[in-house]
Amino acid sequence: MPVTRQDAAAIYRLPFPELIYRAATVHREHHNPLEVQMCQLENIKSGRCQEDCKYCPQSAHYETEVVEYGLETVEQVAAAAREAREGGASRFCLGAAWRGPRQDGDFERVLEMIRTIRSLGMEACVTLGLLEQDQADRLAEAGLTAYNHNLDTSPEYYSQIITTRQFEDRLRTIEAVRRAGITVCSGGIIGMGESQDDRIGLLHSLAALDPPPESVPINVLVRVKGTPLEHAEPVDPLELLRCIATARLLMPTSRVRLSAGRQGMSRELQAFCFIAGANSIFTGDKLLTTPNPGEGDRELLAALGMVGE
Ligand code: SAM
Ligand code: DTB
Ligand code: SF4
Repeated sequence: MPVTRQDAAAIYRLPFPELIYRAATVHREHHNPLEVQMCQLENIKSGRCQEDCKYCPQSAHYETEVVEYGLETVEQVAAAAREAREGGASRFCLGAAWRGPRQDGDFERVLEMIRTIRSLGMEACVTLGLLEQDQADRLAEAGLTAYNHNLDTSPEYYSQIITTRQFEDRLRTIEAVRRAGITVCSGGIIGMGESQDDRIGLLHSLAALDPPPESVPINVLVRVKGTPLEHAEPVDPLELLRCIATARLLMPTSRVRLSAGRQGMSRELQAFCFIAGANSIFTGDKLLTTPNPGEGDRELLAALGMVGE
């Protein structure tokens, strides 16, 4: 039976101890609660993106201090992937500040990057924006493990945050990725001034995908100077925990990734997120353009008696 938005809301709004207990229980039924997947990001093309996403430091619509560069070489990506593998990462994720890939040499180069990452024995994930079916098919042929394409927020709130594309465009790309036989990584961002109902709407939209995404990144907005969301109200940590726990309960077998925003979180909050069902993180000292805990993660996992997958 497909889950309704009312079901999702009822879970999200359970008394907190009940919600966490249920999520932790379901988590243990489907996953080893001591294991965390470690993914490392590489920003292969930075800044000057034509899209108007109000959270994003890489949008050309806003004046930010982001370092801009064109598409990296296959050699640069290979070196970064090797280093990430030595640091314990099992998945290497490439992000490009594009609305979508053009059918040109740049796309061919990304295909070569994917083949290279796979030849190093790592899982490969890319996030390149909107895709046509033939592009998804070619990514699959290159051996891509997962495609990241976030729904980002609820269908109702989407147009407040992004004006240059629609929620339905994102759903179409996810469908193309599915049809190509690539696993789906899709989640969203909290802390963008959305309501609790929007957070529920996002989680419900993700869970209603058939099948739900294999990976669900929950990003806490990194407020970047120059973006319209620079001064957004920080999200209540209890809401983050409700999001993680609800994602775990709605998508029991998926990986739930505690994604952007960990730099501003205490160790206790991150530990609590793992208890509530998060079992994946981005490692390294940089996300795409903003800082990430880096070496601190080794200490955190050791202190918690947890291990990388
Ligand atoms: N351009 C492609 C796209 O938008 O699909 C791929 C790269 S884009 C930077 C990938 C994701 O990063 C976005 O969907 C968004 O969820 C996340 N993101 C971007 N800026 C962020 C921020 N300041 N805080 C948290 N997450 C952010
Ligand atoms: C995702 O959900 N989060 C990552 C990855 N997918 C591409 C990106 C986070 C970006 C945070 C802001 C930045 O570093 O630019
Ligand atoms: Fe471009 Fe992606 Fe940033 Fe939007 S989120 S501005 S599409 S890089």
